Amino acid sequence: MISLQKEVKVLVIGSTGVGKTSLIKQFCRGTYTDEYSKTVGVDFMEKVQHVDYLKQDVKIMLWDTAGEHAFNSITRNYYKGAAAAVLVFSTTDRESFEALARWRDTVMEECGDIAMAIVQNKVDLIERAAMSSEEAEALARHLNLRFYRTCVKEDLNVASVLTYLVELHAKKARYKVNGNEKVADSIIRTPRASLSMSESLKVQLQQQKQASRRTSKCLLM
Ligand SMILES: Nc1nc2c(ncn2[C@@H]2O[C@H](COP(=O)(O)OP(=O)(O)O)[C@@H](O)[C@H]2O)c(=O)[nH]1
Ligand SMILES: [Mg+2]
Repeated sequence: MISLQKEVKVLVIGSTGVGKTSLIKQFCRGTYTDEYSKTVGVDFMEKVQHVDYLKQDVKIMLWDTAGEHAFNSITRNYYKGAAAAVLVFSTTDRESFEALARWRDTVMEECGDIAMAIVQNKVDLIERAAMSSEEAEALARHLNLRFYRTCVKEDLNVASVLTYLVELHAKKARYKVNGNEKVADSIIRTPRASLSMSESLKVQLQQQKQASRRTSKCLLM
């Protein structure tokens, strides 16, 4: 039996304004606001979530930053001990999309090959997209990371990303114990790719409504 950590530190990374703080608040508190307030320094929130794969509750600690590349003692502390990272870009911000590979490299340099996933947030604004679906999917394939589309505003796909990352982290830990150096996670998942974006959103929003009837256990700082 491997003893698996019940606490997992997850970084939420990406350019300013992509929705990192909103994602954390939506996941941990179930709240969302359209008002924007700049994140200063480093902050974190946590939530206990049941992870089916592990058959246990896991305390997921989500670490937030201002989205700056500058390195100092604060940012070093931010990366320390991280088990996973969510790499976020915004549908309406081309620059945030182009910055993603660099964010991935920074995580690799600071944390090594930890569990990561790419998140395209603000899919409710898909009509104003600054990149094509193909481009976004190609980047995920190129970086060999699973790709999620989220709408933090409507709480769409947010929990799935975090559950996936906790599972991937656990799988990587297990493989390491077994002596295998490399864990391939080449599955690029674009849920319901055969449907058009609006159809896909409709279906997922319906599922979301059903899910939101269930209450989740939420620990706040
Ligand atoms: N339309 C839309 N706006 C969003 C979504 N998620 C976040 N926002 C808005 O984007 C802005 C920046 O969000 P914030 O979480 O502060 O970004 P951060 O700088 O990455 O932490 C805020 O005004 C949010 O309300 C989303 O899914 N859809
Ligand atoms: Mg912020």
